[in-house]
Amino acid sequence: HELMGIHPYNPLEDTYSIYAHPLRNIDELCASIVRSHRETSQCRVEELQALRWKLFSREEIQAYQSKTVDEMWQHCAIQLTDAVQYVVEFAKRIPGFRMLSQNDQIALLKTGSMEVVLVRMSRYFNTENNTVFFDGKFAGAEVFKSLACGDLIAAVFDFAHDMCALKLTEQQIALFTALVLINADRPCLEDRGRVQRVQRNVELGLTHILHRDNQDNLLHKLYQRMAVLRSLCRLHIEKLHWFSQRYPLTAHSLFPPLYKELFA
Ligand code: CLR
Repeated sequence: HELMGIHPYNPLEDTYSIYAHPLRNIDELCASIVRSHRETSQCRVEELQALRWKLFSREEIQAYQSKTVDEMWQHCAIQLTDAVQYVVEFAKRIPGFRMLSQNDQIALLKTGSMEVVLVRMSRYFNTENNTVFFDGKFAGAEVFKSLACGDLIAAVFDFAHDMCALKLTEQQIALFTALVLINADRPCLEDRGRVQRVQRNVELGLTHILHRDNQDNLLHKLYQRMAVLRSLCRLHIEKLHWFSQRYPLTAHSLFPPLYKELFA
């Protein structure tokens, strides 16, 4: 499997074994998820903040726009796969994830990893000029023109913009993305009950920090965003099918194996 490093569950490694203790300490659980988020989030928000002025020049934008459809798809698939790899690492560090069967870990990642990348995108997004940090500089939607899926790009940019409006803290993003991953309603799960128990703990964690931050009202909004995420990811898969039909060779031999395993 490409999702290397997904080992069978070793209870000795898992201090949160939900068999031993339903939920020992909610603060500890939240702290652990926040730490995992920080360690797997690629760039710190302050670093990104400092890079805000770095925009692509007109020439650079033109260079992206004159790439062929398959060149640009391959380029984006590589970037996305890199981001997904960090999400896989994040998932593995969510207390309880590793005690799920390998089948269920993969099933959760197949549907959830892209959703988490899109939530994480809001950290890389500048709402002042609607640009995202991509390839070392901030890029507007026009940079992705040669992908020939303007509707998906527009929807993804809108979503990032709306997420930014919530002004989530890093702690809230950490718990929210953990909940996006650990979802007992995903298709193809073997042991839904087990996923449900982990999900309940993460839910408790998210409710706990929102309450602590005096933002209980955010919970409802976050559940609404989850529905939007599902539709965006459906659109991503649709576009990928369209692309693979038109450019079977690129999709088959030039896309990263992990991208193919998760989305194809
Ligand atoms: C998300 C947060 C990650 C870093 C990161 C890497 C790649 C970026 C991604 C972020 C956001 C979405 C992104 C992607 C590369 C291409 C993709 C800009 C910032 C756009 C939306 C194009 C999608 C194309 C598919 C149809 C292949 O930590």
